[in-house]
Amino acid sequence: MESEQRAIMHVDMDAFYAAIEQRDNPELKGKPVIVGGSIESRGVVSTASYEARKYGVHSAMPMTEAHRRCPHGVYLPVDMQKYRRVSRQIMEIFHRFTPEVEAISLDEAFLDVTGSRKLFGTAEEIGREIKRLIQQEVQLTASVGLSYNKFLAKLASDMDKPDGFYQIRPEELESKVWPLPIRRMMGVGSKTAQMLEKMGVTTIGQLAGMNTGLLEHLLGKQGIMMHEVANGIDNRPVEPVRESKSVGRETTFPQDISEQYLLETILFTLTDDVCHTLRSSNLKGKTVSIKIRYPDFHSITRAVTLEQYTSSFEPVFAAVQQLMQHNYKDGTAVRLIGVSVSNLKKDDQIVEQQDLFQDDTLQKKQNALNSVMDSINGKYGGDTVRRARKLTGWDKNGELS
Ligand code: TTP
Ligand code: MG
Repeated sequence: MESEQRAIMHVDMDAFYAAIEQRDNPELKGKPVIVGGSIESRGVVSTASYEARKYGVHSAMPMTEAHRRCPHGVYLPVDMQKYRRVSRQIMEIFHRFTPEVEAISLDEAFLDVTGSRKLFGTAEEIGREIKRLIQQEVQLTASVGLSYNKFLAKLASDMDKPDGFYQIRPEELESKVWPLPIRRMMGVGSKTAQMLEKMGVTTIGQLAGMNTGLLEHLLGKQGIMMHEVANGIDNRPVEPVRESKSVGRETTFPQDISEQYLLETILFTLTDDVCHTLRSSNLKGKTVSIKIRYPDFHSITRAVTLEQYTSSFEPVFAAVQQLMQHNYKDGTAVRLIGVSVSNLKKDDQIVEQQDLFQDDTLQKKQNALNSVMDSINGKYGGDTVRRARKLTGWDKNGELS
């Protein structure tokens, strides 16, 4: 029976950013370490070490609140380059055991080790070996969850954190999973949870026992899926190259901004960053969105779909300008602004419907410029070369001169 079940593992690093900082500066070991933005820039907590969590500090909390709860904490800025490097190291360890690795974020991945067992021992042995290798080679702790589907593996990795190892076998669904609150299920947002709780459904087990017709009536297709998952049914495969759904950058200003030229300059930089990321991931996108958050926290998102997939700065920035022109009233104060490109495809999956009458000289010029800039930036790491900025206003779309 066991051999017919899949062996799915979920690995999640413990207090990832903070643990890396503690590793690299031993004086920080055992101390409350908080990594995130600055108070001045109205930043939020990216993560807090387990010592800091005792004071109630957690991810996404405004820094001001974190300082209030933990005034003696050690506050550090985010060093993405370093965390990405560590992420690549752990992902490389995973790949030694299976090609079926689905990275969910920098510090988290699903592994399908069903076929690896012949070579490397039981799934439990593989999980323990992965933990040991991460400790030995990267000097960090990971929590491993093991089960027969993704939902249960992810639930398991969270059960014994930090430095955890937890397995949920098919016969343990009732004893280990059903007593948990429904909020622990993926896809159960607080609204859904509140509604179910009002009906007296508070545990995953109660949900598993509910009438599917009623669930479908209340929550549609999602209700049926939740019922299946609660009963241990989740056939989603581990998908090795998981394509991100969008690439975006946004920034919260230290002070609200209402000057058009400032907003435009910032959008220019954000767009340049987004396009650079698209190109370095061999992705192109078709939908361009802007996000504007006003001082009262009210936000709008507006999108436009282009005619062709692109990762070039010029068409994306032209779309951004067009969106601003139609959706932003000059002089209005803005708290946050963002740009993102979605509707993505891998470069090699795009079949260009070439417009026979289109003069593609400009397109060629843009491609050449992009690849030169990317290769220089790739070589010297980061932002060596940037486009020079010519301020044009929303109404004159940026053209490459
Ligand atoms: P998580 O795995 O959610 O958190 P964690 O690794 O810090 O702690 P643990 O898993 O032990 O509970 O996220 C991984 C990293 O992603 C985290 O170290 C920082 C970053 N992150 C943010 O920047 N903002 C967020 O809101 C969250 C949740 C995470
Ligand atoms: Mg983590």
